Amino acid sequence: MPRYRDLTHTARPSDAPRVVDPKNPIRTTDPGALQVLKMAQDSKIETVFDRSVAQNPQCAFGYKGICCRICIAGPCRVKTEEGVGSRGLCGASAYTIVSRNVVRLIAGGTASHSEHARHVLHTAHALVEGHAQDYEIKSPAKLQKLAQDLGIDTLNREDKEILKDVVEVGYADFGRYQDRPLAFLDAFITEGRRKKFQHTNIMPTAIDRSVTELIAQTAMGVDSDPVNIIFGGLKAALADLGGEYIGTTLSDVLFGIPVPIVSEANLGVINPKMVNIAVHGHNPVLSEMVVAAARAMKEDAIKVGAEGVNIVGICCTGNELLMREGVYLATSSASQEMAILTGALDAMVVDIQCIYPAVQTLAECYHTKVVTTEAIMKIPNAQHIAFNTSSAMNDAKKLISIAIEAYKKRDPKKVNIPNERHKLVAGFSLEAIKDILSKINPDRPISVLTDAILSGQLKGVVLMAGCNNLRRAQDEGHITVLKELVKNDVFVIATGCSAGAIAKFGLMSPEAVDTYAGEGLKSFLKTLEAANPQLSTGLPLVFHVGSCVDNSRGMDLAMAMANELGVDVPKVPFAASAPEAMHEKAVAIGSWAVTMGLPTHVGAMPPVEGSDLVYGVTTQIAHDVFGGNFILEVDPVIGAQKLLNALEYRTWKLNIHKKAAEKNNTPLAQGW
Ligand code: BF8
Ligand code: SF4
Repeated sequence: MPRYRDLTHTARPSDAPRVVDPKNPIRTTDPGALQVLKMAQDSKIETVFDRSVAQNPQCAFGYKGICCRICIAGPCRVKTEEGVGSRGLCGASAYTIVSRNVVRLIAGGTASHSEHARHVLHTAHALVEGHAQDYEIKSPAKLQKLAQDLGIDTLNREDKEILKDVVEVGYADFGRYQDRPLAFLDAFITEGRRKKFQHTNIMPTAIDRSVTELIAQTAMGVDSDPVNIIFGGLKAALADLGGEYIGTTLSDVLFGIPVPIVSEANLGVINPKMVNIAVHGHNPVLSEMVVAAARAMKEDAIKVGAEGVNIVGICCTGNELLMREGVYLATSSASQEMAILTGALDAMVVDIQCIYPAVQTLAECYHTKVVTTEAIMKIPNAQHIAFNTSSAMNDAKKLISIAIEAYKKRDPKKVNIPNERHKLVAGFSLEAIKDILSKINPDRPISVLTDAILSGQLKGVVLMAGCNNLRRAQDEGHITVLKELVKNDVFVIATGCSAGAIAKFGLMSPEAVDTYAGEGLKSFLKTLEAANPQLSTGLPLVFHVGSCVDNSRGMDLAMAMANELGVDVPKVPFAASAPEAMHEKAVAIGSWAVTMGLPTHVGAMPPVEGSDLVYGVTTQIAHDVFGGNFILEVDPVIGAQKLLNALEYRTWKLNIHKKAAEKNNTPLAQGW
């Protein structure tokens, strides 16, 4: 069971309100979004913030996960604790209904990440087959390393030959029928995790199979055992991690391994003098081409009176481009509509995931063109340009032309760009982090981090991830948790819309270190900075490790620390936090994080409270089995305290076990 030093803390959430100020339509704290929102409210333009108010109060059955819609005899709702109303029509009880509902969220998340991964894989395949002339292998070094990790021979072989084999392994990971482990998971996990997953029978063999099996397992009249259902969910969650590894590693091969890079964030990066194009969604396969096409078409923009083409990112497409190209990050999930409301966005080019259908409705009040690009993602009334890897550059140029045409129709009277933009340093791939640490210890770079933790200079590492959830004002959860952690000397790495929030507030800058970091974190970062004079950018308060699929990079760091310390992940002072989780993908990520052995804070309550059994398994029993557990806490300050508690407990125990091993000359204890 997880233990709490502060005895007022328990595995139950505090009494903090589940929805903060539900009738207040000013549901953002982002300073850029606030400026645009004021104009929207004055002009009676409806946004997500108004719809959030209108949706409250939300259905209590759905909120707790006790509404079953798995067959059309339903919906069945668990209305009483006992008696005939305590079960669905087929006799399914609360624990069955809650567990089925929640693992189906994991299935949705795994399918989403893995479709993204499949697209990257198809692009790599097209490249080796000669059908993707606009793409190249930007990082042969990453390809070599990846191939070696997967057990593929690299000696005296051409890059394309090696990539062909890597792609085959990736394809097999989607549809393998033999009971062999998922290669893109098995290659990267620790020995301890491998054994744990084999013993608990949750090692996935194929991504598509895990998702299909889970949907079949949870269909009407199949599995009603909540524990068995949860284990099925964890298997799919691990398949999600495998899909993320495919997405991250192959994107690095095709588009380059991120290195520290300076950029800026928040809506002020939209430039009134340029043709502005927002790329929104998740997949770098399209957006990397849009960036290249924009550079090539600068003159076309000048011809219509603009100074050039300004590409800005939204959500994880933004994070991908920020990490590799230094493209400005305009905004993140809950404030995506605000980009259109600046009146200066000429086109919003979208691929997949987290794109509000509302963007088209708003665009119709402006000159902005919304263009969808993927066969599985269309919005009524939006223009659709099918994006093909075989004609990528031409397709991307078409998208730029649409924006240039729209620019001509921009109404200067409607332009309202907030003056918010903040410098940031991003680009912290694991390779980049290791490189920085290696300037202090070239042979064992990760020991620089683990030593700082064992000595008490740092409290540990937290991976901040996840979305926006308007049960509280946008970004308030991220920023509050972050400030608590860094004040207490936690080294924070961030992805997705958590990274977006931090960047938009100017907290991803070297300047923020002096203002917000505790003494230990400050001295740690300054020592690294002094050892890395080649980094003219300085080191930021928080290291941006990428998009949501790049949570795999965060997991890689945790495992590198485990290997350095000679233990498995559950003993490493490393935790995860999603203060404003929203998407099914966040449920999948949180579930693999727990399974991989991380204490995982979630600041928006998932629908599990309808069953004490399911709640107990996820927040307590999981710790006994896997070493990780969910910390479901809606108050961000208390959430941060619980995270600190988990880190302190791990460091304390590790130090005791290390001392005992040294004193008695015995192997380091592996129990958690
Ligand atoms: O994949 S953090 S709101 S944008 S789901 Fe979506 Fe959540 Fe943002 Fe990126 Ni991730
Ligand atoms: Fe109701 Fe059972 Fe159908 Fe669910 S599966 S909707 S509980 S009858």
